[in-house]
Amino acid sequence: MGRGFDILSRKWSLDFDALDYDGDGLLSRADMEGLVESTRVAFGPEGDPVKFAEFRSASLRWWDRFLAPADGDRDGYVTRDEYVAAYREVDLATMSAALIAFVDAIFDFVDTDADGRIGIGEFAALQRAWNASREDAMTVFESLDVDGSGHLSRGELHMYVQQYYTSPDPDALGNNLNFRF
Ligand SMILES: [Ca+2]
Ligand SMILES: [Ca+2]
Ligand SMILES: [Ca+2]
Repeated sequence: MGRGFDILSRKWSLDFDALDYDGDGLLSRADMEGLVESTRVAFGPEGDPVKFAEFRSASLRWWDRFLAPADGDRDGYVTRDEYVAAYREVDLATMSAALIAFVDAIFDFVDTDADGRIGIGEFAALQRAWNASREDAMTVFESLDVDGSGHLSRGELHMYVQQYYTSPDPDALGNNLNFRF
């Protein structure tokens, strides 16, 4: 196990914290449902109900396909060790292809003004739903918006998400997606 795996394991572990919505140190389908509901609330009337339904089903599909199987001892909860171990074993190319479909469902819901880009306000609302402070959300956004356009494109987000989950590079910009990094 090389240093690259250390960085990936650290990112997956931070991802675990982001997904543990109720903060009990375990992941369950209820955490995913809590995050989805929190996202709906964060966007309020701006959120499109049809896109929300797609985002919700993509989230639960993600849980059922990639997270539930990580529950090695089948007790209904995924521990941090189970979570990181599952990422170590999964085929990262297959996983990241499925992840992009999930990211697209998030993108479509979060892009409330439907201009095909994520603006800083849209990004901050999403981060708020995921328990980041406004300052953390701004720091993350500014680090990712390298050309300072005030927007993230779908392609940029795909690249950052793939870097976050699959790149062992400690300096990959996508590492900043999780404000805890
Ligand atoms: Ca939990
Ligand atoms: Ca378990
Ligand atoms: Ca937008």
